[in-house]
Amino acid sequence: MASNWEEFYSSHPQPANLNKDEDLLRDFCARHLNGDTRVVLVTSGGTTVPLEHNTVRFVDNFSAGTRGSSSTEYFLDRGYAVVFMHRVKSLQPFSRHFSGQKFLNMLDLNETKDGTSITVTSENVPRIADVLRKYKSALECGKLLELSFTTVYEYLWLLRSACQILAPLAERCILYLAAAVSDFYIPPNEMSVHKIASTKPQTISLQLVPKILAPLVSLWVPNAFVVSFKLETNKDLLIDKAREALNKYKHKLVIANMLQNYRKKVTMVTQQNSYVIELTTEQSNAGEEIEMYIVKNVVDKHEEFIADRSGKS
Ligand code: 9Z3
Repeated sequence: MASNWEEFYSSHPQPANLNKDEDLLRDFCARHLNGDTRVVLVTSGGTTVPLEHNTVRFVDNFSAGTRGSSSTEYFLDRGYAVVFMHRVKSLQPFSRHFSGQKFLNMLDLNETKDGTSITVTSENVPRIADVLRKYKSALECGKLLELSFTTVYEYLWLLRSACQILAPLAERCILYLAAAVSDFYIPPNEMSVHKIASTKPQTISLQLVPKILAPLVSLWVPNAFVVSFKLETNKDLLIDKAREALNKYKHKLVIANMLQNYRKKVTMVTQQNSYVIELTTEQSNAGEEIEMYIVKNVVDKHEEFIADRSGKS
């Protein structure tokens, strides 16, 4: 009998641009396969669950993509090559520093009778230069590949392809699953083709999305260092749920966080122990990001994992 996840893939056609993304992934992987560059696949942002095939309405979630996009920058700082798999229009590494009005506020408009010019305000030059330098270097070294998804279906197809293509990197590869993926969906045969008419109240029935960590850990990237995130709103459940996931899927690390304070505090849960990473008020006020500390911890653990594996081989 086909498992839930096999059934899921067989009942959802593959997204139109998947082949193109797979080609980009193969090029990226080939570039880093011979050598010792470490590679991380970062997933980021929320997924949508369409209510109609011709989608006007969808179920969404709060994720802005801050965790994934900032972590990507810190992984690049540490020499990793990154596949950044993100929700369309969510935050992206580097450009996130200039999103919204932030960018406009960094510019001066100079209008004279000889013409108009736009300059970066002098106090912003060092900051922009720093971001731009890192961005250009990541691209020039071929260390950043950005791929996108919108729906939970696109996410699951792309994730499977990415895992299968990155699998030959074995223990050199980290999976850092920070995207907030919907747990519920509407099967295509139960979905309205056209916009649901607003003539009467609707009851929508949502099915459970298969737990994709199961095949991911055991079949797709069995030798990679897999890190998942666990989000809760009830603190009494958080650590138990994280441990439950570790026991069930047998991967390496769950980073547990609460909706109420996830920008400032996470708990790292491993098979052996758990410990908190928390920004102090001074660190927050100084503009530090918790992802810098999370990534440092993950990289250290990845190092131990590789050393442990090579000791055994
Ligand atoms: C997270 O917990 C991420 O840290 C956030 C980041 C979504 C809170 P933002 O994008 O938010 O910075 O706004 N991701 C949750 C991943 C998730 O849903 N995991 C599944 C679960 O908890 C298992 S893989 O059941």
